[in-house]
Amino acid sequence: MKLYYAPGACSLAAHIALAESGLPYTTERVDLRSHTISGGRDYYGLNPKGYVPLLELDNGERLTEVAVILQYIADRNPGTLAPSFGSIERYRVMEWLNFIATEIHKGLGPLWKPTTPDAYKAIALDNVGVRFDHVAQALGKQPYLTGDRFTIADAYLFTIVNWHNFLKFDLARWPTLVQYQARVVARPGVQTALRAEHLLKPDAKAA
Ligand SMILES: N[C@@H](CCC(=O)N[C@@H](CS)C(=O)NCC(=O)O)C(=O)O
Repeated sequence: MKLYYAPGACSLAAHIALAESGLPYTTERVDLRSHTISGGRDYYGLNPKGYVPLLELDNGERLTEVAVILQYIADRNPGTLAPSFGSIERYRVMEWLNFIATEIHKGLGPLWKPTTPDAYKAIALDNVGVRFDHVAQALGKQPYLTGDRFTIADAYLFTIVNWHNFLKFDLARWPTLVQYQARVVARPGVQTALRAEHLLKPDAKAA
């Protein structure tokens, strides 16, 4: 498998899942400003959507969409990064994946755009804050989103919450979320992915 990624973007969730899975994989960085990859090749030629992540399978097929790529990776090794397909526990993981994708990931989208008016950025952040309240409440009861075990939903949530480092918003209102980020960042697979994307500061904390 080959993951096309951009450092710190939502593709980091797939990078973490690959690193945590123990499966063989390679990566290639995408320049999202020019939509090119190494050698100046046009990324749209690989992914007409133009965005990351893109996962190229060993048979050459290509998958897009974070929540789908995460489940593809998890299902290469059933029962490790996600419960078996068809179980209610799996639907809980999918419920979180959808929530993170539509309520948090896309909720923060306007904050990345320099053209978004500041007043609208504040509204978007407010809306995401309400979603963080919900996540923080769930994490007050258990170490990971669905219980005691790290799943692909955690890889996704960690990645998007980590954007507070880039978008400069404060997590102090959600202490359980701060503790959760510290718990996840300490995982060896997460460290591997962060290091590969040059997101670890010299003192080994998340950038
Ligand atoms: N619906 C997509 C969204 C992916 C997405 O938003 N990717 C962003 C980075 S987090 C991106 O590559 N943006 C650059 C672009 O759209 O050109 C998914 O779930 O994978």
